[in-house]
Amino acid sequence: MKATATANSNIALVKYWGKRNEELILPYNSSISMTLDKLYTTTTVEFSKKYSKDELTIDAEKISGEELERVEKQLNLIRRAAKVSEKAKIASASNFPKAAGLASSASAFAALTLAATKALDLHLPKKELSIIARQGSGSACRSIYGGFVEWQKGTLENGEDSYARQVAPQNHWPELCMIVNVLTPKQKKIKSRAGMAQTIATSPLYKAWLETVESDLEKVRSGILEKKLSLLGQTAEMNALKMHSTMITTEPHIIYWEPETIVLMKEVMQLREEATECYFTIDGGPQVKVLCLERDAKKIEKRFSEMKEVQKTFLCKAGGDAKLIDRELF
Ligand code: 2P0
Repeated sequence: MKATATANSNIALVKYWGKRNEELILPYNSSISMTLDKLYTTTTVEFSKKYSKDELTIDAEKISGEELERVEKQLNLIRRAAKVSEKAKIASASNFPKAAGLASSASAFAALTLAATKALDLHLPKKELSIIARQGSGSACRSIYGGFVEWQKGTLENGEDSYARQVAPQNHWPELCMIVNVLTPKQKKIKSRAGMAQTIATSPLYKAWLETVESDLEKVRSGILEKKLSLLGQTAEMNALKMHSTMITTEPHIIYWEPETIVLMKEVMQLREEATECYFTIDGGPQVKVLCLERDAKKIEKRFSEMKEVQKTFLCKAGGDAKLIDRELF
């Protein structure tokens, strides 16, 4: 009744922003992401009668309160499916700062879902894993798969058609890189969950966001399948700016950017002026992620890593599926 899994984080190229059902985590729009090879979470879960309650550690720190409740809720889904009641010990570790806009909940809930279902001997197909992971954190349904992944929003009330599928596998476009620049390891003040609800309730731009998503999805799918960086990058960059426009226009407004974020956005624009093709994307935090091709990646990474605004860089390529591993955390 013990298993360990590892899942890579993913960064959306067409963003998920807004839920039509908060309980089941069903989105208003479909999204597409790239799974990243260098950012990952490893999670060990053991169910046993020897535990009187669920115990969670993240990066070796004991966790209680809301974060523990979210994990317990996810385990309850899985316990119900396996018809068991044993409590669990869970240890989770990531190689990047959590809740800083680097999709830590995506890799965390994907790894937790895979480890917990395996520990209870549920051998589920990826589609089912994706549906369960989604209910822990929306973006986690995409981290079940490697490569390039689309979370189909679905239309059913019960969420059975809201899951991820692979647009292209990990080895489809080995030249494509994403440079993740970590600007500040601070945890963000407004969690995505609250930010999304506030955006839907108060941003006059939310409707406009939804109206343009379908066309962005089509362009990003083509950009990936035809390996066209300019189509992919221009669409992803504009899509991120559109999502941030909806956040900035909520009441009270949500601005995830720090001054350093803008400095890096301008640096990406400057690189393009110098004929180095690259594009940025930004999530619910200040970090700036940059899409480019392998031929320019080292040069661009060096440029960012020498900036005083940048604390750390990860030069990523498409990563693999979430997978079971032998190396246990306890
Ligand atoms: C994304 N984000 O598509 C978007 C872009 C943030 C900005 O998915 O409430 O942690 O757990 O479903 O998945 C972050 O949201 O939110 C996210 P919940 P999640 O990557």
